[in-house]
Amino acid sequence: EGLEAVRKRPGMYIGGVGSKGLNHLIYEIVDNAVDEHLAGFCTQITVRLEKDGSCTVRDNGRGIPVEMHKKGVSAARVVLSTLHAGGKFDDSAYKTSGGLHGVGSSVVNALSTYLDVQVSLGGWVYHDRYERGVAVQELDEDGLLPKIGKTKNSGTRINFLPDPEIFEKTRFSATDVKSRLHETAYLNPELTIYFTDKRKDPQEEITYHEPDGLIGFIKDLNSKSEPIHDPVYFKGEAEGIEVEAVFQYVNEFHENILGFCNNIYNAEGGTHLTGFKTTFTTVMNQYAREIG
Ligand code: TSJ
Repeated sequence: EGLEAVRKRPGMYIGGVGSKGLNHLIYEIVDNAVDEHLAGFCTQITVRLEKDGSCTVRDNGRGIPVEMHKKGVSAARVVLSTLHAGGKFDDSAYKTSGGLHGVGSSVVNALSTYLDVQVSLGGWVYHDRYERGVAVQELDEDGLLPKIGKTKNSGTRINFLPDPEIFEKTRFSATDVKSRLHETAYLNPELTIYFTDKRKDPQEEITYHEPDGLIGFIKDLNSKSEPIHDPVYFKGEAEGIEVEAVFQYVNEFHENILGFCNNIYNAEGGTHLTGFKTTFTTVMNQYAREIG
């Protein structure tokens, strides 16, 4: 469960220590906030690339629980400092981005020079802080996280600085991050994502909100092509699994099929796409026979 393992072999946890792995840190944190959205408690996520090279991610959800966990520390600290944080977070009743609850946050913590946490809930702002995954915030006498202020809001705010001892380069790619956030907005039509790049002068600010969801996604993907019909859209649920699919043919001969599972893009398509294609072919052949 220790985070030393992550610092020893970072590539095993984030895919590499180049630019891709670096940007992945942001997605791991954002996914936690998207989970809170999927649970029905968060409508806004803010991602800010700071001048000092750190990244701040904020949501307006319930706030990571701060009460005493059975391990004897605040639940928030368990989430951020345990590899594969489990317990109530593994409940299969939760829909999760990436399919795993909060697993990535401890990895980001381990690979950051510092990671600073503010949780707003129950009228208070709680604070925690880590350096290279090691907690440095002193606890209150009751063993819980200290309160640093009052608030009427609830939510979670994480600020972290990638460790140059781990990463080849530590400058986040705004292009990559924006593209991924936009995709996340298409996949979650009731979510609004605010992006700010403070490293630019003037700072860049973009709002991603795509209420048309997958239909809006395919329209934008095909905006430079010549569609020959309106998008065909399906949504269904069976045995607790929700599926959405959309397709649109354009007036040219190339195929672009994107598959996502639990909000994560699968470059190889994956079994979900294979299944969709098989069913689609069967249905279309049946239809062709019916209409002769
Ligand atoms: F984990 C993290 F630090 F990476 C992180 C977590 C980062 C960010 C930006 C947000 C979050 C986060 C976690 N936002 N909201 C939550 N919610 C919970 O962890 C939560 C709250 C309440 C309950 C409950 O059952 O009452 C359960 C959970 C998992």
